[in-house]
Amino acid sequence: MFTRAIVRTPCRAMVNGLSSASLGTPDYQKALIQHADYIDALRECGLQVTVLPADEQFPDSTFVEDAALMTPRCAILTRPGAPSRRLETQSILVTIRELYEKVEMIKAPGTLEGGDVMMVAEHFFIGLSERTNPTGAEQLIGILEKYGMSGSVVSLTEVLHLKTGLGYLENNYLLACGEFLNKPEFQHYNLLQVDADEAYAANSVWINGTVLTPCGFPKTKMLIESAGYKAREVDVSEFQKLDGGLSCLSLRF
Ligand code: CIR
Repeated sequence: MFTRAIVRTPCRAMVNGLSSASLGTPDYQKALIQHADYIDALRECGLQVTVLPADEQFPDSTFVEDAALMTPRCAILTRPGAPSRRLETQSILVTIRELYEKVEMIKAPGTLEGGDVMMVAEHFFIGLSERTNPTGAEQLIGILEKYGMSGSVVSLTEVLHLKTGLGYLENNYLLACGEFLNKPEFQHYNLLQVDADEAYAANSVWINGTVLTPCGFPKTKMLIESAGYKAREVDVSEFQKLDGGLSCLSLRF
């Protein structure tokens, strides 16, 4: 069960955020409304939400998931692979130190973004992407092992982050799409196959028995419900324009 979450209000500069999508520029006012509903959804799932103020220095700073990894035994400050995001970690460090006794860090030349890390109980799958390099992954595995947990790497080529195409829904259910469907390491899960035309919804998030899922992906919503979960839709269209999904918008622990 999760009890808390950290989010960061989107900043006006988000319109200059990194994007590979051709969905247009986000509408800032709409993003604020969507972000407020996202916070409501987290609260509905029973989480106490810490809302950090907008940080105009970093256009992508609302995607807090990439700056840190929260595990049951320690928090890890990442080292984002995107140069424009590297210092986002500094502004979240103070909050994390208040909430965690043990705080570890990924160090140069390692790079790692939280969107590349999927937690399955005490094991962490780490995507090797353009943002997360083998050194960063190796450092993370070392830290996890120090605290009695484990990690393993997963290669990926088609998507930005590991969790762009995968969402672990607990109870052995795994939402998966595209290149992840045939990977041997995921074959022993109950794979919920997300259709290519709904790929964005693979990034749905389990929180205490409810699954947050983006608005507008009815087949995936049904898939989630067929696995026995309550699905709570959240409209995140303005964040999708920046390649950001539901998980990216919070740290849950
Ligand atoms: C970026 O490219 O870094 C942001 N525009 C989107 C980050 C999405 N984060 C995530 O998937 N964890």
